[in-house]
Amino acid sequence: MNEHFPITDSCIEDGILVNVLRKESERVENIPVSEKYILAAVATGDEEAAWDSLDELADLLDTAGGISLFQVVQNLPHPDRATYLGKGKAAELREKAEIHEADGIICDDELTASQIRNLSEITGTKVIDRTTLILDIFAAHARTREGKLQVEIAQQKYRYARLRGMGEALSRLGAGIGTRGPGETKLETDRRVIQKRIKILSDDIEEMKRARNTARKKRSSNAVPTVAIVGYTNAGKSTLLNNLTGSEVLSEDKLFATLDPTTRSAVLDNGQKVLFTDTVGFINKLPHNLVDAFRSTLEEAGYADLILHVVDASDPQAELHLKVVYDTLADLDIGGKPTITVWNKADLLDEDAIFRDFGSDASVKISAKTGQGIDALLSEITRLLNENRVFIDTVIPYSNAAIIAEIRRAGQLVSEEYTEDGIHIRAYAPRTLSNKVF
Ligand SMILES: Nc1nc2c(ncn2[C@@H]2O[C@H](COP(=O)(O)OP(=O)(O)OP(=O)(O)O)[C@@H](O)[C@H]2O)c(=O)[nH]1
Ligand SMILES: [Mg+2]
Repeated sequence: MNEHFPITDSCIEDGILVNVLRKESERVENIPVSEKYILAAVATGDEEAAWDSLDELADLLDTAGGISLFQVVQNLPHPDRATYLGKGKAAELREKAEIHEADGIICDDELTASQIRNLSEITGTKVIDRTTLILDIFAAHARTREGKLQVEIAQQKYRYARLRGMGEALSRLGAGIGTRGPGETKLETDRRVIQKRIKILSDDIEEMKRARNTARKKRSSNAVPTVAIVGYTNAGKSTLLNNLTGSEVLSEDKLFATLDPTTRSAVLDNGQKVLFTDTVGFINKLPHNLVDAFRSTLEEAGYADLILHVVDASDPQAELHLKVVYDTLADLDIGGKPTITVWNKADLLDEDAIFRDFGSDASVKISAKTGQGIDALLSEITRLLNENRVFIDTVIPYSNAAIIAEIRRAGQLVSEEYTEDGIHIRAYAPRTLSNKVF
């Protein structure tokens, strides 16, 4: 059997669970007993990738306040339709769960209602999937009203799709990880009630979106360029925002520390004012119900003049993270903007390590923590903000009005005025786009 022992070493001392961190193998101070889980994945091809993904699942669990007991990977041509893991493996886990007094099993993919129910029956313990764990973290970390609504809507959609057929597995969920957010009583409510709730939440979100659009229009009329900081979770986006703007946004060694976008201003050396927006991090196998939540949270990035794509260059999975971020940006229609790839955490790397990203306009190696490379990054920001933009002051014929939407997306519309001859716009736009106008 393939197992990694242990992810987090733990033992009981004086009735308190003592935790030994996996990465540093260092003993940390006593923490209260947390929920303990077995992490399981089906590998359909690359087994190594399945182990790596389980490591990330362990980090997610740590963020949610749980402890991972050990990891299991089962190689199968495809996950079992009825039980996710093979039935034999599931039966093995029943025994292990008992021996280790596990609070449950977390599977590294999104499971169907019947997979959860069946696996829970065979293993005799609670079964959670990756999506539920991520949603749980989001529920605990959302701060703004919109953030909370977005998470609730994603949770309700997840539950809606699974209400039929969850049966006993739901009641086994009890309290704790996997049950935070809108509350357990709603689990029992019927699909119609949930549907109604989703509608109310969507309307509320729509309303907030309108308010945000108005605020953005006001901002864009000031013609202050905006720079969005995006990247994989835990890459150092918030630390970079703090460094660039002298603010103190929460940054910590947890996944999804930031959920709600934060915007702060800074003044570049040439006197130009710039707005930097810190955004929610991405993750591999992002639950599809959350993509919508990401879409609205990342709306700001969609209107940005420049994207800073922060990568934790010290992470062995940096290549995969880079790809996940590009794919997610493309899914969200935010691709194709001027982008600087920011290879962060250089302080943890060999000085001469070279990083390149041929998919972006520039690459800079920095340490957001020590400040190394920040000056070089600032000069690249200044260069790209000014190099790629030209000022347009012209009248667009009504027949060509669609170009305005393009300018809005890729550039910055300073003003628009409807006249007899067409729409008089003043805008900053990428050179490629301005060529289309004239
Ligand atoms: N050594 C080192 N650590 C860094 C650097 N930048 C950030 N960190 C650490 O990396 C961890 C994550 O940093 P954050 O700034 O919270 O990362 P984030 O991308 O905002 O993460 P989420 O909001 O959770 O997606 C924190 O523990 C930071 O102290 C760096 O340049 N060097
Ligand atoms: Mg952050």
